[in-house]
Amino acid sequence: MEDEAVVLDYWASPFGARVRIALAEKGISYTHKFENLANKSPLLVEMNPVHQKIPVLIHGGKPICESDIIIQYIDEIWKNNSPLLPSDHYHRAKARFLVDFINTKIYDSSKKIWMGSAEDQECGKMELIEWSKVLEKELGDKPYLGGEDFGFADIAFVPFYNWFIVFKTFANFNIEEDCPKLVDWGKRCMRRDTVSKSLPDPQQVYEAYLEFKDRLGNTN
Ligand code: GS8
Repeated sequence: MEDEAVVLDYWASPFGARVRIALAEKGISYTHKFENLANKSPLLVEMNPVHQKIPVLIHGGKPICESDIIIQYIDEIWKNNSPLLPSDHYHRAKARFLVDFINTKIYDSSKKIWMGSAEDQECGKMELIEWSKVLEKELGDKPYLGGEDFGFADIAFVPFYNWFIVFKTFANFNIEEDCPKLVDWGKRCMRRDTVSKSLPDPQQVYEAYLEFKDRLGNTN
């Protein structure tokens, strides 16, 4: 079908969750294909030959790659319902800056907690608190990162916020004292069906991570 939307995804992926949330916010139905990342499908390799990573949105047979680019594409194509980016140019630029910050600072410090040595993990936790404080400040008294409406930056961050719940269990990571507004924001986001139904269960993510580490033979 000319307009058919297909998403190549992986259940535990925070980047895949961004695309799931964006499509749910727009009320778009799509075919969902879950990849085995240890044995990628020929379709994934064909659709994302450069990075060979999920998520990929295939729309009308054509691939769109990179989660933040996919969200912007979704917002442009299905522009009549639930805008995800603000209409004001300055606020759009700000939302893009925040998403870039999340893709780099928040993601990089989270990776240290997942994969680093005990020392790296402590460093990752300190950094993640610092970067979370930046988002806490940015949020201020607004309900969402972009203002009154749930949008681009919230979609980009909430799958990583879901990781914070996992970190709380196994890395003693807690932002409640430093970032109370962000914690309220997280609860507010989770109350949206589009978010709660799109995010993986933190316990399952943790179990998958343990299995993954076990396979790597990593004892950190
Ligand atoms: C990151 C996608 C990604 O890392 C985006 O879409 O925003 N910048 C990209 N995808 C991972 C799964 S989530 O950890 C992936 O597909 N990995 C497969 C591989 O690296 O071979």
